[in-house]
Amino acid sequence: MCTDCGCHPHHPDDTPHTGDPGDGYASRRLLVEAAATAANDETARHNREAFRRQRLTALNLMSSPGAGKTSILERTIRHLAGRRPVYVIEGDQQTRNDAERIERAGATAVQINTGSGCHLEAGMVARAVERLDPLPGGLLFIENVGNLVCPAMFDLGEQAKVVIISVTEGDDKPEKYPYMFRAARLCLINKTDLLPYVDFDPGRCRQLARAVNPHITCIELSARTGEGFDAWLQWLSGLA
Ligand SMILES: Nc1nc2c(ncn2[C@@H]2O[C@H](COP(=O)(O)OP(=O)(O)OP(=O)(O)O)[C@@H](O)[C@H]2O)c(=O)[nH]1
Ligand SMILES: [Mg+2]
Repeated sequence: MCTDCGCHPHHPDDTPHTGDPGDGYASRRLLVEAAATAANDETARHNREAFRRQRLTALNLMSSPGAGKTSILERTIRHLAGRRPVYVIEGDQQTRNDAERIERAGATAVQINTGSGCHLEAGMVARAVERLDPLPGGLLFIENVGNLVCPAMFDLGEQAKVVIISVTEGDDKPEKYPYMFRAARLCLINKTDLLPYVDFDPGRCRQLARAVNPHITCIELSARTGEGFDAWLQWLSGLA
């Protein structure tokens, strides 16, 4: 559990924390965590049902800070202009910077500021979607707070989770942060234009990602040059 924000684990194979200071503290804490997780899951189910009714394809984009979530979205939005309505929910602790970038790229955005929180929850997404009032058949991107740990634990009602890793982070990340890579259906390996300058082996990264999640698809791309975007856009069109 994240002690900063009180994230509640969402993995049945998690070992509960030990170190009960006495008086049943640990077991009470587990009960509170279970109730919070159940409440989030219930709201996520409502979101998923609402997305299905609205024919909205919702994707939850997650990465460590700065891996390129917003940059990938900006290029994607420009590509999809006139073809499909695109909506973005931006999650950051502070600022409207990313929502403003998305609006400049041509999509409708709602910014959520989580304050000290390190992830989005289903209720935040439900309220943001009300404000977006999306058209049927649209594409909804949820850019989660930059963090390779906690966002993986929360169902938002999305159709799929997408993890983004950039080549400056090291190719061992799937091994170190397995929950994130296990939860994701797609892994985007971004900033491939920087490959000549860093020690990052995309083959090893793919291999480690598949070791924790044999079903994961990996696509290498660069939000800067557009290299690899055809494969990403093809994957997107295959979802709807
Ligand atoms: N060279 C290179 N730089 C990139 C690429 N994609 C993003 N960047 C740069 O990486 C930095 C972070 O990009 P963002 O798109 O803001 O990353 P983010 O994941 O949205 O960041 P947070 O929302 O703060 O977590 C910016 O300076 C981008 O210009 C890429 O493909 N190649
Ligand atoms: Mg961003």
